[in-house]
Amino acid sequence: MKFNPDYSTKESLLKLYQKPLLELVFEAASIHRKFHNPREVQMSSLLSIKTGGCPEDCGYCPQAARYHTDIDTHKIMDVEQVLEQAKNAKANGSSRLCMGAAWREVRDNKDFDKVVEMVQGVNDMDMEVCCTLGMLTEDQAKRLKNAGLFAYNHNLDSSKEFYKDVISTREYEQRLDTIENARKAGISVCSGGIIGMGESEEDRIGLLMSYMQMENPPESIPINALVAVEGTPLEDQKPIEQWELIRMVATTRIAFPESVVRLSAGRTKMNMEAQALCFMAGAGSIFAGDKLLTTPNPEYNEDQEMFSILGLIPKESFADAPQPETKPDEILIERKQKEALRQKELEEARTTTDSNKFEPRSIRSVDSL
Ligand code: SAM
Ligand code: DTB
Ligand code: SF4
Repeated sequence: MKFNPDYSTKESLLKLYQKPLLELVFEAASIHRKFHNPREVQMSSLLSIKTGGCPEDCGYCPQAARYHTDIDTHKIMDVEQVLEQAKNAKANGSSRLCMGAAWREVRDNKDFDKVVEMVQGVNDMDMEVCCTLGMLTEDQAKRLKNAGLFAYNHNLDSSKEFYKDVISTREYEQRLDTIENARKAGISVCSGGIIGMGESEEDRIGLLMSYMQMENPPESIPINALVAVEGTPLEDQKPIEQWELIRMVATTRIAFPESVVRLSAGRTKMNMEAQALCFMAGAGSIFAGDKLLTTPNPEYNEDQEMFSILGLIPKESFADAPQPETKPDEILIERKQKEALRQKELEEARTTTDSNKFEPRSIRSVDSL
């Protein structure tokens, strides 16, 4: 069941969202049990492989260059550093790694070559690899798939109507195209939204309706609560009530019974009881580790304690779909061959220069004989 036929209209979904809270949670919990193991919650790790300096104007985002926020910006990380972090994340129980870059779109350059290498390396560690890199062409998506990418995250963020109030540098349609490109390449789709940006309940339902209109809705739907960051246009946005996040998780669960609903940004503002209701209502994943991309997340030990108290078990990787194969990347191979050749030429040039330099000395030594 790709989506729930009982709630395929905007009116029926809104009515569901507004149901008495415990009735809603009960209905969501009942559906969740039919399609998922309710004790399993995936621990995923986030890693910002390129931070800040983004040309886009997403009103919620501390990484947009035009806003004055207090974040540590950096260029793309080294592959070795990323693999080291992935190893640590795995050792701490994460079965999925999501690598994020503050890009408007992917470009076919050396930075993208590095991402391909990162994907290959993390997939070879038997972790689910997810990337969120901005807009993507079908060819770029195919390259990532070939490298072993499991999922691509590209959020619609809100309803089509409200989206324009938050972002002006990218069209909603362009987001749909990127999702479609990932799909065409055979990559699992992760796409969701943010609540608490000043949108109405209708807009929250509008986001879900956008997924309902897709031939294949996302396999993974992250639900974020806005992290209001100083310096962004949404810095003064009033925090949402915990109940609203529970309602959104529950409604998403009922609307898309097979998808994994991910309780994403915003957990630092929730107590354990509210998070427990989210798991009851079908949240199947959290981000683990004390940092999201640039903002704080609950401490590792706090989450461990929560898992223990609630009797939750970390979900293994590839429980929902087979692991993609890591295949050789032609562009990387060619680049490495060229680099090796250049190194060899440099070495030869150095040896020639050295022997030239040494010539007078050898003459001297002959002289001395
Ligand atoms: N630059 C790429 C893009 O936007 O497609 C990928 C990285 S971007 C940071 C990934 C997602 O993080 C956004 O689509 C948004 O849903 C979420 N996000 C960013 N800032 C947030 C915030 N302050 N609170 C909650 N979610 C946020
Ligand atoms: C998603 O939906 N939420 C994550 C992940 N996908 C990439 C990102 C949350 C970012 C929160 C703000 C920050 O830390 O910069
Ligand atoms: Fe850039 Fe992504 Fe942030 Fe938008 S959400 S400003 S595209 S990093």
